[in-house]
Amino acid sequence: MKENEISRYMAYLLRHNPSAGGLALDAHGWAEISALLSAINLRFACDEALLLTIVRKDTKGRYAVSEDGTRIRARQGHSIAVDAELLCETPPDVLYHGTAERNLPSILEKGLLRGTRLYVHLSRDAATATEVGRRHGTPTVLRVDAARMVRDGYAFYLSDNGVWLTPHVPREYLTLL
Ligand code: HQG
Repeated sequence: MKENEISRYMAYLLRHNPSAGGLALDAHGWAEISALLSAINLRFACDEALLLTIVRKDTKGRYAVSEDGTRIRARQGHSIAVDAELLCETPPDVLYHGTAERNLPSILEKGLLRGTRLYVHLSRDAATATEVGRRHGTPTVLRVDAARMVRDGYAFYLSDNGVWLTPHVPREYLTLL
């Protein structure tokens, strides 16, 4: 469906490669909506109304529009260095990470690594984590002892869409669900 393709391209531009669309993000990850529309329209017909519908209907709340309605950014998930002004918050005692079974040996050895992204992504419930893991293969879910990580001084950030983020989860805080 065209809206999904547009959304995927928006995520690519706003999280990973703005210059591919001739975009410049500011330090907080914002792009001008007019510039994003120009970039999208090189591939897909899309006006501002459709763009805003995609943002509003996004089931994961991936995008935020500025109060004045002129700018847009991805709430999280970036691989480029932007300060998305994430809130540093105390997480629930337990968080979950969904992954593919084939990643387990490496994860249980090295912990959860952020890879190309700025943070490791964690879910508040196992069902959501299962869906995240399914994107990569046969899903499996790890339980993260967030309470103990907090006691040990690790920072957690909460995106407005409910995704929890932290730079690294050492293996001693992980158990298989
Ligand atoms: C794995 C989606 C081997 C990790 C979702 C994951 C999420 C390791 C993969 C958001 C590892 C990275 C992010 C280690 C981590 N050895 N594999 N030591 N440490 N991994 O896509 O968490 O649709 O960058 O388990 O809903 O899957 O994009 O991260 O399988 O919130 O909005 O390396 O993306 O949201 O994959 O997903 P990703 P993720 P959006």
